[in-house]
Amino acid sequence: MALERTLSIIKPDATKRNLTGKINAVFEDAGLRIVAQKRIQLSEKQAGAFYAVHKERPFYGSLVASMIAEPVVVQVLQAENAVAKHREVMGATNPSDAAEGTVRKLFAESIEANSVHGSDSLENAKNEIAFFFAETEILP
Ligand code: IDP
Ligand code: MG
Repeated sequence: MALERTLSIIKPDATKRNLTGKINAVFEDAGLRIVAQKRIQLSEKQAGAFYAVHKERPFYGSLVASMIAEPVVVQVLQAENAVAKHREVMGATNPSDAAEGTVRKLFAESIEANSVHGSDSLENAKNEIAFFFAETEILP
């Protein structure tokens, strides 16, 4: 196993309900270290670019709108095996399929308003981290 970094986003449905600390506690309890974090308001252009891979999906417009409805908290999480560890603790995309104790089981409102984003591969993690953070903002 290697020390990895992954990109996490606490989504508007969660920031709106004041759940940033509770979600961070789940991450930290799982051994993920928050090595960078900032609360930002995404523009439509930024959210559209971030989710460009889903452009052809029927939910794309609604997803982009949901991501700009409130501020988000973008984070870099570091741990051994961070990408897989984070995906595991986030839970399945649809909260009704998510395992007990996962962020999405605990907090998500729906398949779209599912409280958190996490990179799905090490390569995507590198690109997604660079989308939001300068290397100097990441402090292990
Ligand atoms: P992931 O966040 O678990 O990696 P993806 O398939 O990459 O899931 O989808 C990105 C995001 O798009 C999801 O987190 C969710 O917010 C939204 N989404 C995915 N599938 C649906 C759907 O069927 N309806 C509405 N929104 C969806
Ligand atoms: Mg995804």
